[in-house]
Amino acid sequence: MELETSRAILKKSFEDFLSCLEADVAVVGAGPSGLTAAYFLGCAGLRVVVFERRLNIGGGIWGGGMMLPKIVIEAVATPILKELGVRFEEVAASGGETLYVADAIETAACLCLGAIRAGVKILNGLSVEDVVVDDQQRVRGVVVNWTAVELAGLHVDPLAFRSEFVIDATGHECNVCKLVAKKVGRLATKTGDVVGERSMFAKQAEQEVLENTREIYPGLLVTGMAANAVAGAHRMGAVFGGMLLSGKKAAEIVINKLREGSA
Ligand code: 48H
Repeated sequence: MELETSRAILKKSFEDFLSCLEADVAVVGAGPSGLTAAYFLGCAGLRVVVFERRLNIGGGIWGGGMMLPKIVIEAVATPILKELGVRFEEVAASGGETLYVADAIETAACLCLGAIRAGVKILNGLSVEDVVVDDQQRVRGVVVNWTAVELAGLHVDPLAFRSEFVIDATGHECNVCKLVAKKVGRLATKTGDVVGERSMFAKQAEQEVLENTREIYPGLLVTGMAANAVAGAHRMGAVFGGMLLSGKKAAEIVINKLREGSA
């Protein structure tokens, strides 16, 4: 049984890796914004691969607010929860807006399952350490290594995966934008670089995250908390409606660009 187990895992994993080598979209980070983007892209029939540095999927959702596993969502984002089968209940009203609470673990699990069922391939334990560029310096994919290699400090060269678009969904760290600003070219921000996140102002941050979801460099989109961190916008705490709506918006931008043939 030992050999059969090894053979099955090796064969199926390499098949998965080979099927991801050329994708329409590479999403970096499997938090709420990345998984939502991947879900809607997958529903549109696109080839989508999500690279996640950690072994677990869900990013910051798991911890809810201060490790209490509940998250808050505004009414406007509840259709996404409904579509994914996440249960939620009304808890409060704030500034004319109804707020709902959902279980953090249920939300992470439903997002993950929703993306997988939409045909998205999620590769975990892998860190994106660089991007691939073409002769116009447009982003054309990601450069990936095992997170374990990074943690062990080993000198191991990475492998490249090609995609028409890359989405930076790495949360507060905005890792892909940081490396593009450092190694490739100016970002579409007021400084041309990562501006850095501002203090908590939930209502404003939730609007900003949608405004800041965009193509930040040719071939590179930014979504979720990364969108606010790059643009110098606020944080919102454990309110997750903006993350879901931002992921959906990133998917819509990519879908439109691919339809227009502007990849
Ligand atoms: C592969 C990587 C890499 C890399 C990081 O932090 P996330 O949950 O991100 P979002 O934007 O979807 O959601 C943000 C939300 O969780 C949050 O933190 C909020 C709402 N905060 C508000 C506040 O005030 O604090 O997920 C990002 C994911 C994580 O799973 C990382 O491990 C992963 O990206 N990641 N994956 N390669 N280089 N860097």
